Amino acid sequence: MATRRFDAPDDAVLNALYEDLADRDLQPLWELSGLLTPTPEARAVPYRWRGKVLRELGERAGELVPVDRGGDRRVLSLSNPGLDGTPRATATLWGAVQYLGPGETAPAHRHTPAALRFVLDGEGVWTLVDGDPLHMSAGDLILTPSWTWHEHHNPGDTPMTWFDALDLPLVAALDAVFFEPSDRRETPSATPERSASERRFGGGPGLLPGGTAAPAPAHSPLLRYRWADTDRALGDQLAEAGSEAERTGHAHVRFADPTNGRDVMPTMRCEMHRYLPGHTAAAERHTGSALMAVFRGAGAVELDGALHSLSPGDLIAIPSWTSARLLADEPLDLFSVSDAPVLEALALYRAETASG
Ligand code: GTQ
Ligand code: FE2
Repeated sequence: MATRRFDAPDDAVLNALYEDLADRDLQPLWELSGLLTPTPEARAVPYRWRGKVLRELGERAGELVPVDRGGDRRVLSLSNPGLDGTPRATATLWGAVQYLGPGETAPAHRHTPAALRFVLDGEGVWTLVDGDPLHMSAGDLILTPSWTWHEHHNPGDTPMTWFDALDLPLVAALDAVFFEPSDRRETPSATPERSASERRFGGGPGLLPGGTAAPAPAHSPLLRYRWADTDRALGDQLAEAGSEAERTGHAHVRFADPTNGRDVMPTMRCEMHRYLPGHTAAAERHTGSALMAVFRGAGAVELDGALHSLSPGDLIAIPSWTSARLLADEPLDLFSVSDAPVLEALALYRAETASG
């Protein structure tokens, strides 16, 4: 095939082409840049919100704003400074603190974005998921999977704040958001110590209900993961002589669907980490974004070389391909949620250990 030869184009003629392209809603690729970057260039920035500030502002909102304003949820959304003031903690994850005062109820609704709660402090709120009352207490993970009805009740006499994570920005980018309110307003009459989901699927280590397997739902049927179990699992890893956790001073568990070992929900992976002072876990980066919540302890996180100190209640946004390294001054317990299952399902997950 003969190679075409071009004479130096006349600017006016070329500009006329560009104007016609724009008029017809077309863009020439050769004039575009920043599309196919050598490595991911997240617009979200690595960021830390202080637990102390979140608690204080949550309390102020609790005094000033009734819970029925703004979608029936008294929620302060993490707005990443790199994302133009939108209520997104990262490109794919919504993060928030929710504050529910004594005697208050956040009424039932459901939506296609999946949600989870990690309780940083206190207890006493009941979240009903498809009518199943789940008690929330410090260190617990509570799931409200896509399209499940959920409502929050605080029958006690102390306020409660917790960390919410949702896949809302991802579901919104896919134009797949549906929402439905419910007329249900009654407070739960029975609040059993163990939820129905735990009685069926949290019966004991390795025990699942017998009989013909029901078709697997898209999410874990176990909706509450108790701190006592998470804490014991982390402690056991560190106590086992010669284990990787014992050698490195870093224990971690992944919250899984007990019926198949998969992630708790199709779009979000949840993990709990415990770092001991002097641990040797290396800096790491991977595709996909994550949020971390500091449960207990003290230390710091180095994100792309910048050090952020960590105290209980702090929330951290880690955009895609950000190098992260944890430092512990005392045993540091961190909850993390990421969009890793999405990246894995689409064969886009990449990870590497990096020096920062
Ligand atoms: O508790 O149902 O942070 O619907 C954002 C949206 C919490 C909730 C959020 C919600 C909820
Ligand atoms: Fe909700």
